[in-house]
Amino acid sequence: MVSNGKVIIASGGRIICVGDLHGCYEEAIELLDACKLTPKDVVVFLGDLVDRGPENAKCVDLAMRHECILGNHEEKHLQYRRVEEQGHVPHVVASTHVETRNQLRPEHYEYFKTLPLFIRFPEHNAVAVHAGVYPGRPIEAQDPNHLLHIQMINPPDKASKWPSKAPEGWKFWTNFWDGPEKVIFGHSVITRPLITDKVVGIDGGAVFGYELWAYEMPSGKVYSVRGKQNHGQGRRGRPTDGNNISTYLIHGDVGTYS
Ligand SMILES: [Mn+2]
Repeated sequence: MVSNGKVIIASGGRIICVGDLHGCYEEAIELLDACKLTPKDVVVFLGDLVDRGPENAKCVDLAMRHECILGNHEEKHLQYRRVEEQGHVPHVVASTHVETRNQLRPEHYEYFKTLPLFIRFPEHNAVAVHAGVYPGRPIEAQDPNHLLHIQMINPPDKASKWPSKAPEGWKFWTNFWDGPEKVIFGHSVITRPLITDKVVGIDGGAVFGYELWAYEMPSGKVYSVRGKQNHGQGRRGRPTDGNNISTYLIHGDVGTYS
């Protein structure tokens, strides 16, 4: 069995899951302040601490003081690191990755190597992952690529596609997941928190100037702070800022961008 997971019990405190930071340290601090943390509470970041936003290293330092799962952006930086460790020069695919690499220190890469792909919360019959899960298989048996990237699917096809690239009839994975546990995820920027009995989506797109969200258990309450700025280099941003953005409905009236 693939493990790569972790179990957390907050014995008497709250579990507070926080969506993708992408370098938005100021917003993260503001959000944690709003949660009024006590020593019994456990904060879990859902991955994608880095890239696009301004304060990548500070976001990793913050996560190191709490709990966190691996995101596809941390995975990307681990891939660059492995190439370097083999004595080669990595092909860095985005300018924002270069900026992140300038900020990251060796201890950050060592930390990324320790991050689990999922965290279970048995008290709440819930599990946190970065992107989502493929239907009909236990979390422990999921393909790591699904946990890190999954969006639009068409079972039994195992492929996953971006909303803008998915053929007619493909659906966002949340429409298929039937438990047994509730899956809490980030990765896909959505128009409002997606909260059902079986799924909780909380990437509010802070780095694009939208919002940073936290989901609290056991209450089910959502905390929210406004993103300071659109760091998306022309991508996304608030419609009111004159950006031309396409929204795709993915689950009921909840939409995503891209
Ligand atoms: Mn992601």
